Amino acid sequence: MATLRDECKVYYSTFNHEIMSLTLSNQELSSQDLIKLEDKHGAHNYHPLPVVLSKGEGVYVWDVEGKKYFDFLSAYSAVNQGHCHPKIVGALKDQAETLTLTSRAFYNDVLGIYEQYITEYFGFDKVLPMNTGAEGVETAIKICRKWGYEKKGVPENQGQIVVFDQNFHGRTTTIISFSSDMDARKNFGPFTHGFVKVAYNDLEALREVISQPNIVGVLVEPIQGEAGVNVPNDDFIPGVAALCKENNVLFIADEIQTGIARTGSLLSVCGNCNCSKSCERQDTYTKPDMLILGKAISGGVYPVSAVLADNEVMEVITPGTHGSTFGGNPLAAKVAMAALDVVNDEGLIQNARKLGEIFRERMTKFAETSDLVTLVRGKGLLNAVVINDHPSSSTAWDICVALKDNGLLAKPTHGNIIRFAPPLVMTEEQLHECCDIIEKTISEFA
Ligand code: IF1
Repeated sequence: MATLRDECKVYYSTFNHEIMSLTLSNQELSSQDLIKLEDKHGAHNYHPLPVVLSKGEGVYVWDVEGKKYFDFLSAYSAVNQGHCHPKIVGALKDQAETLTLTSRAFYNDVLGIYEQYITEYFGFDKVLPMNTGAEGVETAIKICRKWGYEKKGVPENQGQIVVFDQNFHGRTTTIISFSSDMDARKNFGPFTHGFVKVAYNDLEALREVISQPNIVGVLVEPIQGEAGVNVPNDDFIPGVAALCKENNVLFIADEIQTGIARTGSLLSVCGNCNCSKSCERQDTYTKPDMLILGKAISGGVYPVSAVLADNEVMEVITPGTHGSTFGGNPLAAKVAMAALDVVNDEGLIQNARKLGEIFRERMTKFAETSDLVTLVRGKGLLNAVVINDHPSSSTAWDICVALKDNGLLAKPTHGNIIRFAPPLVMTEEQLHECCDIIEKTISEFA
């Protein structure tokens, strides 16, 4: 167990107001104890499944009592490379002992190397490094607006960015300003102006608004994750890009969840190409004007996000216009290079593609025999199963609790949908074992 915890004495009051003192070296806290601690001392902004994890390795996680699970959430696709990947953790350890943070007031000896690495990896002139996904999205919105005023000639403060119904791009005040989710918005106003919402997967709806002279960008998820793994028609993303080009509007791809091999290509905008570069040589590739990455860019080891663009766009950013204390720190830079190396070294793109096909084939067959599963959809290893019950019923939640008891962790999303997104380092044999668990568990509900 962790040495810090061994040394640490924790006092906490129980719900019946008795003061308890626990010396952790003598007495381990149980899952129930730890859940109570979070409930009492943490803000209630989540409703987690009742499982308390204390260890992870590859596709597995273990709870405090030592029970082992397959992780089918991968921290919302941050842990594509598997938990605690030794190469990524090694990079973290090495750099942590050398230099962690200088701020951008000074140069550091890793950032430039990382910037060269990541821009070559994804095929853009420049990168702007940030930390969380939402910061990446905010950064892209700022760049897009500035480009609109300085390059497109839109009058200042008049720029509009097109977004889509049921989008999820994070939780800052500006981002929730254009969310469709009532819980995410209610009582957090006043909101940021300058966004136009149209239906997802509907090129005609986009065509109707995009020619308005003040439109500066279109911000889109190539697959809507939070909306329940909503996969658009094959022509949607190329169509968005084409409409953007025709109308001198920036095409901004939020690949925070879909990127880095998750959907069976390096980026979802790579289409059906399974090479390990996002390259303009492939005719399936739709190059965004701005690409936003987060989550798996660090393999879940450290918060790292990035906005990539070519010079014509990125040059609107000048000293003083944007930044972050931690963005581009040497620890993040080393971790991200190791995490992106792993994607290539271990063939994660090809594995996600192959395993995704097996998963959907098995689940589709199973759906034919089950009254509870109506639909299986997804791409690569970002998949969802739609449960045949009222969207407000607790069936998907109850199935996830039962899956947990049977050794597999997954999380329901809106409207009785269960998302299945394991780490991409899974083997075919492990995947079949997982499908057995899912089928057996859901069958118990029929
Ligand atoms: C939470 C969902 C996933 C994202 C896209 C930006 C961000 C996210 C496409 C912001 C973040 C997360 C956040 C997490 C739940 C999760 C999520 F269910 F809400 F939709 F992954 F599916 N763009 N998605 O998916 O990135 O600032 O969080 O680093 O608990 O809110 P962040």
